[in-house]
Amino acid sequence: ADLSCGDNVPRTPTLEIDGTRYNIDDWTNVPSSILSYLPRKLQLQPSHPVSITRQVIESNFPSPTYTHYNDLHPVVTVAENFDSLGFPKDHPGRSRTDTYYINKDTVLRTHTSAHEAKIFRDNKSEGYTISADVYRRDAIDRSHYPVFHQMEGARTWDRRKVPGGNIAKAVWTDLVKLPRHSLSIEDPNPTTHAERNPLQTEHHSPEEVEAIAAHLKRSLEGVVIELFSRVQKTTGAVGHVNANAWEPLRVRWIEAYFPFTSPSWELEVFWQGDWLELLGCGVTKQDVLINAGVPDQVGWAFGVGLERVAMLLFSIPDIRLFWSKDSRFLKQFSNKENVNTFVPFSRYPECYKDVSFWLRSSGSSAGGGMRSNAQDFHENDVMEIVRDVGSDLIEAVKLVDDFVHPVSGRKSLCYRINYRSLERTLRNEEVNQLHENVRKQLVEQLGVELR
Ligand code: FA5
Ligand code: MG
Repeated sequence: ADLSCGDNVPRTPTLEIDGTRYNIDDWTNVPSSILSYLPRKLQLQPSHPVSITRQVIESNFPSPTYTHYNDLHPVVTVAENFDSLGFPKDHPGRSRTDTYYINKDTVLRTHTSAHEAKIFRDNKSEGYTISADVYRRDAIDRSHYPVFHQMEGARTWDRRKVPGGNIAKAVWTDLVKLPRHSLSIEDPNPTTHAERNPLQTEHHSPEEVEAIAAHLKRSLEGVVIELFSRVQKTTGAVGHVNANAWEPLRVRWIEAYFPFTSPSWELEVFWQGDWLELLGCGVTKQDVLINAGVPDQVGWAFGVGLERVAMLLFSIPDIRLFWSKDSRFLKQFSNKENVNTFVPFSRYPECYKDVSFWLRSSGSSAGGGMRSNAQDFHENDVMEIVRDVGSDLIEAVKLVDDFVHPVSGRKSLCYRINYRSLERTLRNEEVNQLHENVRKQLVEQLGVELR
């Protein structure tokens, strides 16, 4: 403990981010490579596809009804990111394998919902959107990156402003002012299950929930149709180009679960032969609003992945491209009225290499603190190490083999690492050197035994 000064007394180690010092502790797991993304703010870069997508969606949520927040700082408290939203203490999202911790009480936001409580409390307008970078420890492939962008949106109605305190009529009045559309939604009203998605009957009447849900769905259907109507058309229909063929837009709703909305849904679009989730949403849990000091407000919220939408809209094949500073990428996006299909510059050759290693058997005390004990091992640690060594030269990392030795009981894993640059051909020696370094870091940081 730091009793009475003296310059040689060890102080609590700290980490400086944007001029603020944070104590670091056993929870700290954010590497400096991740912190280097904080200044990029793609949502604010003119003519960047993330920013164009943000602006098209924002135009569906006009001011003054909605206030748009686009520059909120990504360092938030655990209370903001999880507690204020009712995440249970044992929710997996809180774990160090999934979330970047600055210290025990401070994280890089994992979603834009981290700001809901504060903005509900400020109560500046009936609605808002928040567009921001979010951070998650996750797999590596062409649609996952540890930093991506979300837009949060929310709308509330104030009971004190309507006769009798029932907001249902006010919500329907606002709904009929929304633009109509003629797209037939494939599952407009999926059944929700009361055990996990209750109607919050202690706070809302069923008519209120019905009205809020209808307003929410109509608003978001409008967004998707607006987005796809920007795609250059070859026919009069709304849709997109997939593998050079025109695909008409197909949309459906499915039931979902979030700790801070009930009932909850996800909106999916049909893309490349499968349903793809674009956003999550629901009727805001009244506890979130009560705890934010606005118990008379009732309403909805959603969160959409901006890269997810932009990849579809512009036909961008790899999520790493969003971070490219290559003008062959950036110069293609200038016109936000009509969205153009991204013309991929030539794909450079890929090179894959495998790495195999043994985990320590569970209960082994060797290598104290090492995360290679079978029970402590988490794949995201491998992902992080590979990403740290190879940064954007890594296209994908995939588990290709996994077995337990019949005699020793030890577990062996084999990961395949795809090396490919988006901008040039990699030299052999370069890839060999990267791979050698990955092997070395796996041993040093995880304590695995290479095979
Ligand atoms: C959330 O983050 C909730 N905060 C959304 C929400 C807000 C629900 C308000 C209800 C009310 P989820 O983890 O599913 O939920 O992420 C939301 C969207 O972000 C996804 O639908 C997807 O479009 C995008 N997304 C999630 N993970 C990734 C990823 N690894 N890469 C790219 N986009 C992602
Ligand atoms: Mg989801």
